[in-house]
Parts: sequence; C-alpha cells; structure tokens
Amino acid sequence: MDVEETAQKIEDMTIRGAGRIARSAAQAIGHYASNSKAANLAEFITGIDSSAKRLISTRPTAISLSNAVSISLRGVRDQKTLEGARALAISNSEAFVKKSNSAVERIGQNAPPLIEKPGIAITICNSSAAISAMVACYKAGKITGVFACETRPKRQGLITVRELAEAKVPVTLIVDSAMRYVMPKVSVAFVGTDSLESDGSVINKIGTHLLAATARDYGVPFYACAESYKFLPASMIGKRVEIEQRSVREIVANAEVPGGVEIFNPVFDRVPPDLITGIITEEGVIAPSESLTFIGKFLGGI
Ligand code: RI2
Repeated sequence: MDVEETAQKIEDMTIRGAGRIARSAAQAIGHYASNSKAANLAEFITGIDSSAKRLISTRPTAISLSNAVSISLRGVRDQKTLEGARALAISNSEAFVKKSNSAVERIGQNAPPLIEKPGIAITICNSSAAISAMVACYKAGKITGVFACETRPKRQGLITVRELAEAKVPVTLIVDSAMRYVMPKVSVAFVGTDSLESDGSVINKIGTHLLAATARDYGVPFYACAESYKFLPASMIGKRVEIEQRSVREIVANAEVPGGVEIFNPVFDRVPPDLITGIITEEGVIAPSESLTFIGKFLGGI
C-alpha cells in the first residue's frame, strides 16, 4: 500500500493499534523505496522525507509510528547511491515488520510466569500485545477468563472479545464503568501501550488510568504490554507524549446534544509509574523505574 493510502487509513483508524500502525508505516516506507521513480539520490531522499513526514503526521500519540519510520530510515541518508539508499530503506522496513511481529509473540511468552495464582484478567481497548499475553496465560492455565471493557467511544473492546473468543479464551464484555464493580473478582490486569516515557509512565487508551487506579485499590497487579519501540527516546530530555484529541462525532451524533454544549474527546491517558506493576516487553519484564536504562539499551540512535 502506498504512503498516502496508508496515511489516510491510519487517520481514519481503518488501520489502528499502535503496533499495527507502526508496521503499516514501515511497509509504506518500503513501498515508496521500491516504487520511487526518483532520477537521483537527492530526489529520492526528498521523497522519502516527505513520505516520513506525512506518515508521522497522522496520529500524534503512538510513538511507535515515528520510531518505526526512523528505524526504516536508519542510515538511508548516508548512502552514496540511489540504489544503495533504496535497498537499505527496503531492508530496514522489512526487518522492522519482522521484529515487531516476533516482539508481540515474545511478550506473550513473558507473561505466564508473572502469575502465581490463576484467576480472571481484565483489559481495556484492543491490543495485540495484551491479547498475546492473555492467550498465552490462558493456555498455560494462569488465567481462567477475561473481562473486556467496551472502550468508548470507538468500542475497540468488541474487537478484543472477538479475538479472544476466536482463541477460545472465555471472555465477558462489560461497559467501561463496570470495571470497578467486577474488580473484586479480578486477579490481574493486562493492557496494551501506545507510548512510554522514560519515567515509566504508560500512555494508553482513555480509561486505562482509571483501570490502573481501580486495580491498585483492589490489590490487583497491573501490567502494560509494550514492544520496545513504544518508548519515546526524547522523553529522556523532558519531551512528553502528546495526547490525541479526536472528533467529538466519535462520541455523539450531531443532533444528540443541544447547540452550545461542549464535547471533549481525549482518546488516551497517562498512567503514572506508581500504578504499574511491570512493563512486559519482548526483552523481558521491567519495573517502570528501569525505563530510562531500557531506552538507553534498546533505542540508541533513534
Ligand atoms: P497494540 C490502541 O490505540 C490501543 O490504545 C491499544 O491499547 C494500543 O493501541 C496498543 O495496541 P488505537 O489505535 O500495539 O485503538 O498492542 O487508538 O496492538
């Protein structure tokens, strides 16, 4: 799929989920590199730079997107020939997609040993990394089922229940505001991650902070599942992840509220590190306080 089509599909959320967005962006860079009709290296670099800019502009919160683009462009500008630059962009983007897919699988493998006493899990939104963890835990006999929050306004919880049911994991759909009601029955929370900051804060779908605070109130361990490329390297120098606000039409249709009523639709929130038991990455499980060291070790050069 070319850059513009990919960008539009990310914007309208036909392509969604931080990992999927990242893989699609990397593939779009690969597509540009394979199909570019640039006459020389300079033209190729100009084109790939504007492709990168277009892709990164689509959604601000998922740092996986800009990291995927940076990783796909690694070393490309230093190439001396057009063909060298083309080949490197293609191989970088292919390697990113491969690594990303295997990261999701490895996150799943890292989850079951964390659970001592089998019980019910809870999740919010739809995360391929959290699903991987929950399916692996179920197969290992470490969870007996899942409460899936509906996740207003886009209701990605419906995708989660479908995916868990397909994997034969018993799942119960709840509205978001029922999370506290069911929490006494819950043993563990697994959520996905859009981005992470160096202090160990996790940015994920709106409602995730509420879920983490509720889990803490009931002594339920709270795990964020995150591929290593979801950390924001610039957070080491104080940059914070921007929280995306989307159209209010995702919440209500035009005629549903009187004119003059303001509607606010922030789609992510930030979970502070003290509410997070652990971050499950493909490189192992870390405490939020280890995030800074983790970024230095695995994201050097972005
Ligand atoms: P994976 C999603 O964002 C959700 O917030 C989900 O938890 C997160 O991406 C990570 O998903 P959105 O695109 O990368 O639905 O684990 O706004 O699939």
